[in-house]
Order: sequence, then C-alpha cells, then structure tokens
Amino acid sequence: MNRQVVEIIMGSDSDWPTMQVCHKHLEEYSIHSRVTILSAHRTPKTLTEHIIKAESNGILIFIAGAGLNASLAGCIAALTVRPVISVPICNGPLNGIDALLASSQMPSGIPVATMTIGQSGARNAALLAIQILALTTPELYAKLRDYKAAQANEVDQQNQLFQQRLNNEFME
Ligand code: RP5
Repeated sequence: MNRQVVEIIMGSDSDWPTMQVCHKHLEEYSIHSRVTILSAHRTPKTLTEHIIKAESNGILIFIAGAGLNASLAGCIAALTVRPVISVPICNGPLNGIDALLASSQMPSGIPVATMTIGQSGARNAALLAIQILALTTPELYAKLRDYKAAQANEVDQQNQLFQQRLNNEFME
C-alpha cells in the first residue's frame, strides 16, 4: 500500500521502543505508516489540528501509544470517526495498568480499541489495523489467512515435539 493510511501517534519519543514493534509489523504487510509524536496533555491544540488534517489527508486508522494517564487515544477518538486503536505503554510505577485503564474505560459513545500492555499490544494493534484494511483489500486478507495457518502449524509442531519429549522422559 503506497498511500499512508495508518498513522501511529505516540505521546513521547520514550514510547518508540514499544511502538516500533507496531511500525515494523505494518511494514511486513507493506503498509507504510506515518509516525508522529503528539501529546494529549502537552500539545492539545496541535493534536486537534493534526487529527482534523490527517483525516482529510486520507488516514483511515489511528494507532495511539501512550503511558501513564494515557488520554491520547481518547482525545483522538473525540476528534475523528476513524477507528482508534490504543497501545498502553508499560512505564511508570504502575507498569502500564494506569494506561490500560485510562484508554479502555472510555465513556459510552467514544470507542477506543485497547490492546494488551506493551510490545504484544503494539503487535496486536498492527494486526487489528491490517484486519480492518483487509475488509476491502483481498491481498491483505490472503496474507492474514497464511499468517493464521503458519501460527497454527507452529503450535502443532510444538505439541508434537512436546509429546515426543514426554514419551522419552516416561521411557527413561
Ligand atoms: C506519556 O507519558 C507518554 O506517552 C509516555 O509514555 C509518558 C512519559 O513521557 P516522557 O516523560 O518519557 O516524555 O504522555
């Protein structure tokens, strides 16, 4: 996909080690995302202007990564009708629980799709965005089917090896 249709927005450059996982995963599906640092608390006015412009420039999905009192995803969701996916960053004294609750406990009427805390969440955010795009892009749908089949195959192999190991241990 040449046109940038996914934007990753993070509250600080300290969120990049987590959000880089999301960016990389999108790239694996040839989805070139735009990455921007904007903060709900530190740059509220720029964030508002940015989201309005991004939507009219063709961004279809926003992925927000923020830690602590993570208002970023909710603020983006307040400004757009595009899907907003949130990745709670694992930092601070509560290790991301605060960010998880902040972005999952949205008031009725303003949905935010909140992922797992940290890098797993960043990967899942990319996959969810790909699944949304796959609704109208058959090549992405096919790639996702292959990915699911490979994942299932990996678990089958793990199980076979595990059964062999158990058998060997039992025979000893
Ligand atoms: C949040 O505060 C950011 O998303 C980041 O996770 C956290 C800490 O930011 P820095 O102090 O590292 O800039 O707004």
